[in-house]
Amino acid sequence: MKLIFSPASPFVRKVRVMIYECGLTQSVELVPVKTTALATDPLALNANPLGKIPALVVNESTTLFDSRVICRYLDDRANAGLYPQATLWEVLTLEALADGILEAAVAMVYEARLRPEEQQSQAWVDAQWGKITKSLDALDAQRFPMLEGAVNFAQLSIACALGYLDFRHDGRKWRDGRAWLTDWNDAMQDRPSLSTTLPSD
Ligand SMILES: N[C@@H](CCC(=O)N[C@@H](CS)C(=O)NCC(=O)O)C(=O)O
Repeated sequence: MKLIFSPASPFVRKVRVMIYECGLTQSVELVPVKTTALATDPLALNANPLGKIPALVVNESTTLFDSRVICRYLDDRANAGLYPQATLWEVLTLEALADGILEAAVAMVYEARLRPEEQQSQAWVDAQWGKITKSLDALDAQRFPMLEGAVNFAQLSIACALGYLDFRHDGRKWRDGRAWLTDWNDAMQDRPSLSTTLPSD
């Protein structure tokens, strides 16, 4: 299998975490690309008409894209049990929350990097950060049962989302006022699938 990837992409990181958890690191070749909405890498476009990464080339006739699809596929293929049947919908909902945090956080980066300064909207950036803060408050206050106990992909995807906030939005100090979530995140960090996939440029 081949993973079309960038080391900075948090959606790619989710897939790399899953690859590690499934014991598939030797079975997946990493193919690096540099792609943005304004300059799509041909390899990314060839794998996914949306031009987005991650995309997983499984074989000559099958390429999967979207991190949620790829992660479910790998978990199923390796029988890893990171989407437990008994709590499947709760786990998927928390993964959707992680992805929503990431979509907003990535959009903020694109606004600053890809849009000409005179076209950038502070109100829009603030609205994206508002989505993130409300999500973090919910995670901190609600103590979702899926975030505790045996590891599952809700935990790993939320850890990837928090890792991306550290990587790209460190100055916004997401930990302030969120002691429970901070401790939870700290406890996750030694897991090898996370510590070996830290984002980088
Ligand atoms: N929902 C997708 C989001 C993927 C995504 O937005 N990837 C970004 C990199 S972090 C990308 O490829 N951006 C290029 C573009 O928007 O054209 C997933 O979960 O895989």
